[in-house]
Amino acid sequence: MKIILLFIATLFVNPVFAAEQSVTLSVDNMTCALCPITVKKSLKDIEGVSTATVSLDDKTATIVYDDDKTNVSELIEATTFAGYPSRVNAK
Ligand SMILES: [Cu+2]
Repeated sequence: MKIILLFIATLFVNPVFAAEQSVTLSVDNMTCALCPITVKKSLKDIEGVSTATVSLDDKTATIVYDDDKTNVSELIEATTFAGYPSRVNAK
């Protein structure tokens, strides 16, 4: 259901539809306890990101963001630039 809503929100690029969105990314290269901290920081530095929850065990990052200020591509870019390439988690 969330995916459908996200899809609809993407179709209508209209400030009225702008709202908090959440996405889970699969993150590569996280090998130790410090990695999730680096990934989290790279995400939290983006304007519009309210929370970033990074799991070393699952190799994922779940981000809540304002789609008026940022988007999934920017989130992916940020972790990738920090050394941790990521992609939208299909699960
Ligand atoms: Cu590490």
